[in-house]
Amino acid sequence: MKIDRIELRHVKLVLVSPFVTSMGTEYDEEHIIVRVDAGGVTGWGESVAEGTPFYSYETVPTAWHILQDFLIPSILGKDIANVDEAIASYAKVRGHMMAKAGLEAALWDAFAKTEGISLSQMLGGTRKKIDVGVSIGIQDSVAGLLKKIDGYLAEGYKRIKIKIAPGFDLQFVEAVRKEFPAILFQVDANSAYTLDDIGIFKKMDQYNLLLIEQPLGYEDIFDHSKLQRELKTPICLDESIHSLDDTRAAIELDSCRIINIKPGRVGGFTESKLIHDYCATMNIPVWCGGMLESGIGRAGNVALASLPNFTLPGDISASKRYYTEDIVDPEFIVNPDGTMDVPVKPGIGVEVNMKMLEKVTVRSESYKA
Ligand code: OSB
Ligand code: MG
Repeated sequence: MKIDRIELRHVKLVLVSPFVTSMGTEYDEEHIIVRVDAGGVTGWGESVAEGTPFYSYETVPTAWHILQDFLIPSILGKDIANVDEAIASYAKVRGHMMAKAGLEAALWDAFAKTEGISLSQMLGGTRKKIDVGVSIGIQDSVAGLLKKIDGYLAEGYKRIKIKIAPGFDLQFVEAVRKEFPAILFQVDANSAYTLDDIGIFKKMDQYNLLLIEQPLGYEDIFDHSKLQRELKTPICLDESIHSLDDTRAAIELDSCRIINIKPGRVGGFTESKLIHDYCATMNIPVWCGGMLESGIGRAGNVALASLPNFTLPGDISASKRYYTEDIVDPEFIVNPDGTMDVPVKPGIGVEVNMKMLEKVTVRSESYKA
């Protein structure tokens, strides 16, 4: 497949409601959409580097720089036989996983379209429908949170995750568990605590949470093992896991018993698959995290979550839970039974809505062989 042309688009999508976490408040989501034209097909990917370096050190400008100056020149004009060959050509670039994942995703889509199979099929997916959950930002009041959860459960969502931060933790967790004793319920701290807060997590341990996501440092593996030792509730790592090597360290140290896989955070679907396969052999469940993606990134997450060891519902919600209008057609919807259909058409399996994409693009650049 000859890589004829690559296009980058800095997009900005306005969220239907602000998303509040321990990292701050997001009103809109800035990402990079990557388009690859190769061998007569068009592949699409999304780099989830954000406008701010609060979740990850990567931002839209850093990812753009790495894509434009290093990743794109390494494959543009070349005849590439498969995704692994592309990865090998930019393997000497260290870090910048979100930049890499955006390009890799577009290549996966292009190769799957060339072969006429769905991305799910190409990745080794085994499910036609996936179980989905919702990630709810920090709310002003307990009553407001309960009402939101009620609404999402009515829409079918199979699992509720709430964001927590110091001062916005135990009282919310206790109230949710009291109101909804039987739901799959988990929390995400986005690294807002330290080992000094162990008392908070020991109290949280009594609420039958499915997992506690990334309570401690965003690069930490060691302190999490000290915390996990004191808890019944599984810790799940998100921010700290950038590779299969990180995953091995975390599991061998018993720093977590569940892994959140976000393709953007680990450099793409290839590394995601390696982590998925390793976790399967270690009896460690995985689930697919989210970065408030547009439908392009979401399609990739849905395909990935169709692999067999994605046994817990992902942070993969309906398009309308994030954005008034998505940039893909059809938009992603949640079935009344809390599942989402895995697209079956070639590649990502949804069409890019060019009119909407144009509307949300703030800058674009194309690179020709
Ligand atoms: O920590 O999982 C996270 C969104 C942006 C950055 C980090 C996270 C999140 C979410 C939202 O929790 C998940 C989603 O896309 O629904
Ligand atoms: Mg998280």
